[in-house]
Order: sequence, then C-alpha cells, then structure tokens
Amino acid sequence: MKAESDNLRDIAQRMVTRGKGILAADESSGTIEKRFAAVGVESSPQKRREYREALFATEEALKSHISGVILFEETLRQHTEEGTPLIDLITARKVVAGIKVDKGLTPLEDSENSRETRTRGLEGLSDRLWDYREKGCAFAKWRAIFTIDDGMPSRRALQANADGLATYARRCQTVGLVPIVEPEVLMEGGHDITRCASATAAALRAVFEALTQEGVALDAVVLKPNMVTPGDKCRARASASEIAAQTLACLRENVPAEVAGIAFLSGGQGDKEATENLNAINVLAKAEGAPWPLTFSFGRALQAGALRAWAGDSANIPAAQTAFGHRARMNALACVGEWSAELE
Ligand code: 5MM
Repeated sequence: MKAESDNLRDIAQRMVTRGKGILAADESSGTIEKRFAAVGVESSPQKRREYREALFATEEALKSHISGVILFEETLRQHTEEGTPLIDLITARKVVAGIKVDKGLTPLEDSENSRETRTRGLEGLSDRLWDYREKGCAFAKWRAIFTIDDGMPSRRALQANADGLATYARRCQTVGLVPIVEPEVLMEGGHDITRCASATAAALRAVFEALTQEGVALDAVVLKPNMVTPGDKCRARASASEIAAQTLACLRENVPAEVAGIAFLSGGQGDKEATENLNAINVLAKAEGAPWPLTFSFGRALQAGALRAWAGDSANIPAAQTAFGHRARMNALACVGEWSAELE
C-alpha cells in the first residue's frame, strides 16, 4: 500500500497536470447570489444545481482541459435530477474534486485598520475534513485576502492570515487532503504594479515561513496566488509581458521550488485578459525556466461567458457549455504558452 505522503504528492501532481487547470466553482451563497444577479437570475438551490451541473457535465472540457474542480459545501450534497451526486460527474471524468473549507472573512481583531480581515473556519475543521474526504474530496481550499492601502497589508494581517493558512494546510495533510493555499492580494485600489509586487512578496514570505514552521510538506501543496498586476484603479496599465515578468520574478524569489504547482486566481481580470496574462507567464517560464507548473484556478475568468450564455434558462445550457468549453481550452493552451489571440 502507498504511504499517505506518496498519495498526497500524487494528488497534487494530478491537480497541476501540464496543459490542464482547476475550475473554481466554490462561490459561497453570497458570492453566487451576486454572480447570478449580474445576469438577472435569482439564486436558489435549484438554480445553483442546474448551473453547476451544466459545467460539470461539459464532457470535453472536463476530460481534456480541467484537472480539478473546487466545490462549495452545498454542491457536495446536491444530486442531478436522476439522483447522481454532482461530485460523481467530476470524478467519473477522472477529474479531482476538492472543497472550499474556509468560512469566509471576519474583521481582524486588534487591527488599527477596520478594512483588514482574517479568514474563519479552523474550529471543528479536522472533523469536517474527514467527512469531506469520505464524500470523495481529494483536496481542500482556504482563501485569505490582503488589501493594499496606506499601511496595508499590516504586519498583523500578514501574520494572522499566514498562520491560519498554515494551520489549515497541516490539518489537511494529516487527514490525507492536499491543501490549496490561497493568499490573495486584492486587485482593488489605485496602487501600481510595483506596490502589488511588494505586497505579494510580503504575503508569500509570511505564508511560506508559517507553512515551514508548521511542518507542512510543500511538495503536497498547491499555491493559488494572484498575478502581479496594477490595481484596478491605477491609471498606469501594464502589458501582459510586464505582468509576466513581475509575477515570475516575485514567485521565484518567494516560493520554494518544492511546491507542487502554482494555480493562479483571476481576481477580477477579464476572461481574455487572464488568459493572455497566463499565456505570457508560461511563454516566459519556458524561455527562462521555472521549477513549478504554472496553471489556472479561475472562478470568474473561467465562468463569465458560460454564466452570460445560460442566464438562468435551461434551454441555454448547450450554449453555456460551449462557452465554458471554449474558455477552458483557451486557458489550457495558455498553461503551456501556446495560446494566441487569433484562436479566440
Ligand atoms: C469561486 O470563488 C471562490 C469563493 O469565493 P467566496 O468565498 O468569496 O464566495 C474564491 O475563493 C475563488 O476561488 C478565488 O477568488 C478565485 O476566483 P477568481 O474569480 O478570482 O478567479
């Protein structure tokens, strides 16, 4: 029988298979409500099931371009009309299923700045992890966020969130689940790309220090960071090649080579924009070398077209699947630096 550590490494390797990426479909109730409202759909358990079932049943996308799917807890309990658990649609296509296990954000205690947060969810986590594993999950996800502004991210926010991520990651590995570690430096703000690079570096340094102290096996961790970009309100925009150069430099300096792989979040970038940036990162990584696979774990940038095409009408499911399949293929090409605008 394989040792648990070999199993964890195998799962992590599957999650970052070259030429594939992860679908983040783990929007919590509040977030999916906002996403649905943007296309005029009222969120209900039935609508959430219909939409997510459509994504998971997109045969070609899941078989060829998707390595893993992150679920929200509710989805783990949902079934198709025929009674098949939704998670089976994923695993039947040899895609790894995982789950968001954090419980969202809460204001950071003792912080001078009321906008800083830490992530909740450690209480009772180990019991929940055993349960998720039994229900077919092979990995978990925990997201911490960092805001850029005067004095932010503060030392305290960096430390508290890094500690939370490390405790979560250690508990995951003890239970036999691969942790996705997601320290997201938010794109909101007027900061320039250099400021994003220094905040991202500070977040990554704090996270890897905490993971190491906690004894987390880095070869069984998937890192889900932001790309290094200017803030959304910054006038000085950056080209894809500048974003790629800044992102790779920041990762090289702050992410140990043992980490199994890097799966970027999209963070509010447009869908084609995120694909173009991911492609530029991989073109550069091919030229200069990088120790990890560099792939995607997009939510919005993978689903925007599908959501618009579906717009809450079951008659539109084939169109939504076509849109999702296309986006997944474009991002899969970007993971190996083979995307080009003409393919759109
Ligand atoms: C899909 O959304 C995930 C859950 O978000 P909430 O807890 O806010 O509901 C989120 O963690 C997501 O996986 C990441 O932010 C990446 O998604 P984007 O849209 O930034 O690629």
